[in-house]
Amino acid sequence: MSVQLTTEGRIAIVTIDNPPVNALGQEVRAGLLDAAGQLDQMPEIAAVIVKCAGRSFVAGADIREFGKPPQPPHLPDVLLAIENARAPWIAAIHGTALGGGLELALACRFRIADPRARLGLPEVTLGLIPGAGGTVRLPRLVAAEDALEMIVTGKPVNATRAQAMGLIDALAEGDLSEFAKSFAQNLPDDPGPVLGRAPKTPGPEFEPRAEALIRRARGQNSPRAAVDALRAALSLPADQALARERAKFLALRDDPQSKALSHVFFAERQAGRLDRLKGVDAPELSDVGVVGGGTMGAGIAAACLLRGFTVTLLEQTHEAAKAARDRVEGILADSLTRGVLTPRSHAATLARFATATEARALARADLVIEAVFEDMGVKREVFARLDAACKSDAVLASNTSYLDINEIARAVADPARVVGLHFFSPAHVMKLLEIVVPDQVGDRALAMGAALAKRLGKIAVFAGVCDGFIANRIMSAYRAECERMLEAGALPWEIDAAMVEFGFPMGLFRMQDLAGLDIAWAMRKRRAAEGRQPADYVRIPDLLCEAGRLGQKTGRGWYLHQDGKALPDPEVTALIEAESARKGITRTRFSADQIMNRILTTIQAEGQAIVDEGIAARASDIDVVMINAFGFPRWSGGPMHLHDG
Ligand code: 3H9
Repeated sequence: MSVQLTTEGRIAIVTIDNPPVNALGQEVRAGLLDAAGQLDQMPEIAAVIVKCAGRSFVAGADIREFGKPPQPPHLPDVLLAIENARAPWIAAIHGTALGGGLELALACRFRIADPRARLGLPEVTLGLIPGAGGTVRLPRLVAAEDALEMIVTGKPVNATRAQAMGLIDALAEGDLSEFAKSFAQNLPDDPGPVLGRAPKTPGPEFEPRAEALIRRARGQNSPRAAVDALRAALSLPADQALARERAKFLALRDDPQSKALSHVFFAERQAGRLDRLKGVDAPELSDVGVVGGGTMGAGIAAACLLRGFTVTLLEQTHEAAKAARDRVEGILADSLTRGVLTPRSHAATLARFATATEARALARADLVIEAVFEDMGVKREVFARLDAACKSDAVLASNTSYLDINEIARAVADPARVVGLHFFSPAHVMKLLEIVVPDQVGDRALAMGAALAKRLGKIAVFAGVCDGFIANRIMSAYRAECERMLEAGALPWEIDAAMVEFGFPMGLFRMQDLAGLDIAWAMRKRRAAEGRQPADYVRIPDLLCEAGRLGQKTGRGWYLHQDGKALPDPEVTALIEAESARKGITRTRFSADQIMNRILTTIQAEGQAIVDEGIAARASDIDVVMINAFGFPRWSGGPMHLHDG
C-alpha cells in the first residue's frame, strides 16, 4: 500500500510511501482519493497532515507513466477532492516537492516545510507545463512575477525563499512530523481553498519578463505554453483557467519535445551506471588532490571545493602555485558575488584549500586528478611520482582529453587504480564528466569516479579508450565535416547561423573563436608530425592561425571581433575562396537545411561507430554527451534520439 491513513486523536496522517521519490503513480493517486473520501466520513477529524516516507516529499507525476494511456483517477480530480475536503489538509514537506508534488501541496489548505526542503514546478524541463492546477493555484499564493519565474524557468526555490514568497506558511523547527502535529493542533484561521482566492495582480515588469523568457527558450515549446497558461490564470475565473491549463498540458504530453525530454531525463541517469559496479560500494572520498593549476586544474579544484572536499593543488614552482591559487580564489570570489557562497561558507571553503610544490603533500588524498599539459611523457612522469607519493589505495585519475590512458596507467605499479576523468571547461560550471575506462582499471577506481560525479552534481558518462573518447571524437568528426563544407562553398557564419537556428546556443566557428584557435592548431601540428593527417585534410584553419588570427583574444579569428561583436570578415571569405580555387573545387551555396543535414549525419554516423565499437555503452549516452558538452538542443532529445525517433 503506497498510501496509509492513520489517526492520532483529532488529527489524521496520510503517509505516501512510494520509493524512490514518492511519484504520483496510479496507486498513489487512488490511495489519496480513497483517503480523502474516508476522511470526509470521519467528523471527529479536525485536520489532516499529508507527508511522505523516505528521503523526499513527492517528486511529481510518475514520468514512467508518460506515453501510456492515462489511468484514473486523474491528479486534478484527486487534488480538487483534497482542496474541498471537510477537514483542512496540511502538506508537511521534506526533501523536494516538485511538479505534481508541489501541486498536491498547493491544493492543501496549509504548507509547512523542513528548512532544507526545495519546492519547484520543473515541468517545462520535461517539455510540459504543470497539469494539475499549478499555474492556477501558485499565483493565488505568490506574486505573479514569482509564479512566472518558477513556472517558466522550472527552477526550484529553497524553503526560506518559499516562505518569503508566501508559498509556505511555516518552517519546521526540529522534527517535521512533530512540528506538523503541533501546527495541526494550533491551526491558524482557515484562509479557505486556494482556488477561491483572487490571483495576484501582475506588476509592470511581468509582461517584459514573460517575453524575455519566451525568447530565451527559442525552439522549445513549453515555456510559451507556460506563459499562456499563467496569463489565463491571472485573467480568467479559476475553473476556466484550470480547463485551459489541462488542455495545454495534454497537448504538450503528446508533443515530440516532451517525449524527447523524458528520454534525456532517463538517459542522463542511465549513462552513469555500469553493470560491473552493481553492488560495489562508493569508496571513501573527502580529500582530493589536483595536479596542475592551469584553467582546467583550477576549475576542477574549485568544483571540488564548492562541494565540500578538502583540496590540495600541486604545481611545479612557487610562482605557478601562487598563480593557481589566484585562479581558484577568483572562482570562489565569483561564487561569493553570485550568492552561491555566503561570506561564512566562503571563508570555510578557502580554509579547505592548500597549494603545494612537493608530491608528498598529496599523501593523504583519496583521489588525485592530474590536469597537466597534454603530453604523454609529462603525464607518465607525473603518474610515476604520484605512485610513489600517494597512499596505496588512492585512485589516480587523468583529465587527458585525448591521450591513451592505457599507456598512462602503465606508468604506475598497479594500473587498477588509474582511471580517466575528463572534465569540460570551465570545470566548475560544465555538467558533463566522462569517466574513461582503461583496460586494467579496477572497480574501486571506477566507483570513485562515479562517486565524485554524484558529489559534484555532474552527469557522468562512461567511455572506453579511443582518440577523443566520446565527446571530442564526435566534435572532431563534425568539425572536419564543417571544414569540408567551407571548401565546398559554405562560409563560417552561414554554418554558425544554421546551427543556431537548429537550437545550438552558438555555432562551431564562433565557439572556436571564443576558446582560441591555437590549442587545436598545436594538436593538428602534432598529428601531422606523427603522420596522422587524413587525405582530405582541410588547411583553412591552419592558414587562419598562420595569419595570426587566433580567435577573439587576437581580435580576429573566423570572425572580425569589434566592439564586442563578431562580424563576418571579407578577408576570411577571400582566404577560403582562394583555398577552394587552389584545390580546384567549384563552390556551391548551401542552404541551412543542407548544412544541418550534413552535420547531423556526421554526428549520427560517428555516434553509431562509437556505440558499435563499445566505446559508449548505448546510443542514448551519445545524446547525453552532445547535449551536455556542446549544447545540442536538449528538447530534440539528442542526435541519436532524433535519428531513431
Ligand atoms: C509532473 O509532475 C506533471 C504534473 O504537473 C501534472 C500531472 C497531471 N517519476 O534523479 P535521481 C526516479 S512532471 C518517476 O537519480 P536524485 C529516477 O528515474 C514531473 N521516476 O535522484 C531514479 O530512478 P532509478 C515533475 C522518477 O536524488 C530515481 O527516481 N517532476 C521521478 O539525484 C532517483 O532519481 C520532476 O521533473 C519521477 N517524477 O534526484 C522531478 N523522479 O534509480 C524529476 C525521479 O530507477 N526528478 N525518478 O534510475 C528529479 O528532479 C530528481 O529525480 C529528484 C531526485 C530531485 C527528485
